[in-house]
Amino acid sequence: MKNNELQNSGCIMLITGATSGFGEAIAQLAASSGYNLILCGRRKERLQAVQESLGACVLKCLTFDVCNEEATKKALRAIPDDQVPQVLINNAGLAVGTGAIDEGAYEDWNRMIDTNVKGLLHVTRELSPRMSSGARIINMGSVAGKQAYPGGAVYNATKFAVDGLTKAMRMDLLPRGIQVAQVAPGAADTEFSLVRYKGDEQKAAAVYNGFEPLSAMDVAEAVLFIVSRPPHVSIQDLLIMPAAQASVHHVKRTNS
Ligand code: NDP
Ligand code: 8X3
Repeated sequence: MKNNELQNSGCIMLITGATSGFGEAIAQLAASSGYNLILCGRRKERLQAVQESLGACVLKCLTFDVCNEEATKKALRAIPDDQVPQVLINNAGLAVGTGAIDEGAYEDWNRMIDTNVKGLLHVTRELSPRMSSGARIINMGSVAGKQAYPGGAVYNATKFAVDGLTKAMRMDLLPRGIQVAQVAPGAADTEFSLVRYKGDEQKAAAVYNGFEPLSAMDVAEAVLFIVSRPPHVSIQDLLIMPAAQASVHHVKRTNS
């Protein structure tokens, strides 16, 4: 057993959106750091595959849609008192569509708001009352929650909401000794763009043309860095960008 495994041994981390991208990478890194894990997502077979690859450190997989208040309550209230997580990673989220505000689809807007804002609220409302002093919550924000861009209005709005929620949650939970942080990545090559472009692989791949985006593991390392700080250290907000991306509007591509 390595030192960091010893330190985290028995510590429970719950990750939403653990079936792919950042969530799966966080699960892998947390497993190798000695955490016990509760993995959440909608795709059951994906969760099972992650569980199989990580072994006994996965305490359970919870299959539910964070948008669904009742399903979230049912899944999270079934967690016994001795398995309440010390670390909650509110990571599940998505962008759908790139329509301008005068042409965007209501269905896309609802999915983004319901998942990125209400989903985070549902999970936090269920777990935070049961978490104890010294616990940490990490919300997955985005550079899109700090800078707006054309075609991003509703995704921007949801991630600006995560930015605001993170700040207010930190104040609300301060008296109980629960730390709240935001990780805000720039462009990262996960299933994110495939979801945003509704399965169009060419459009999704074009997002990362001519520069090296972040990998899911780059973001996972940032998350594990935050949760492994000593108890008196609170990293509140971490913006992590590809070297080729100075802002959402400034990307240095080799082919442009
Ligand atoms: P992925 O598409 O690879 O992963 C998204 C995860 O969220 C999946 O595990 C998915 O699981 C889960 N999810 C989506 N909707 C729901 C839902 N309704 N209920 C439960 N789980 C859900 O993308 P990323 O890993 O990139 O995205 C993770 C987070 O990072 C998101 O919040 C995203 O906004 C944010 N982000 C992404 C960036 C990027 O460039 N990739 C940059 C900055 C932030 P399942 O489908 O199985 O339910
Ligand atoms: C994802 C990053 O720049 O596509 O949150 O909005 S970006």
